[in-house]
Amino acid sequence: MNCILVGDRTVGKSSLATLLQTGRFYQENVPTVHDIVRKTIIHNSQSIKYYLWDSSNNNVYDNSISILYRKADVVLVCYAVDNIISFNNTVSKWIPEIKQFMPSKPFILVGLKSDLRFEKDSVCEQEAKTVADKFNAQTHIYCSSLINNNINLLLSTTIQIQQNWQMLHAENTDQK
Ligand SMILES: Nc1nc2c(ncn2[C@@H]2O[C@H](COP(=O)(O)OP(=O)(O)OP(=O)(O)O)[C@@H](O)[C@H]2O)c(=O)[nH]1
Ligand SMILES: [Mg+2]
Repeated sequence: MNCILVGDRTVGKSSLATLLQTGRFYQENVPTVHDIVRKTIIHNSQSIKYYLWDSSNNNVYDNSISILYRKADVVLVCYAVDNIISFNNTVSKWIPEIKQFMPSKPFILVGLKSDLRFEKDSVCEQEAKTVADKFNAQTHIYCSSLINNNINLLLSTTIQIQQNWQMLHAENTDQK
């Protein structure tokens, strides 16, 4: 299955991809791993080939982001909980972009750097849930690559969403 990470600069997308790739968190100079992380994940006793695409500003400029949207089974729309602008941009930029390229593509709103969620001026959970509901995100999940919080939950949730999606589409095709 294919997932793509999108969101503002410095919200922590590459740190998440790097953690999955290397099992490590890099505080400074997050290495640009590759644009794609490949992992085999066991989900409900099934072996799943999981491809995570890390987008960057380059993708935005060279238009490859539209190809990645098309390829993705689930889009991970990321913001950093300590960065309200990145949260506002999920509404003004990233979610509209999905709706533009792939209107029915399932997406998850992902609050990265959740270790900072109790800091002053961080994005509150209620606000995030309201946005997720309003724009029909599948769900909202907090994650922290720094403290390895909810990373497995994020992976298993995306797999579940993709499997439900496939089943739904198979049923719809059967009914035609
Ligand atoms: N506290 C905290 N810091 C984090 C976390 N994840 C990433 N960071 C830090 O946030 C900064 C930016 O992380 P990146 O992973 O490079 O962010 P990015 O979204 O890939 O940024 P671009 O590639 O510029 O779009 C780095 O200094 C990371 O160490 C986290 O879970 N908690
Ligand atoms: Mg990056």
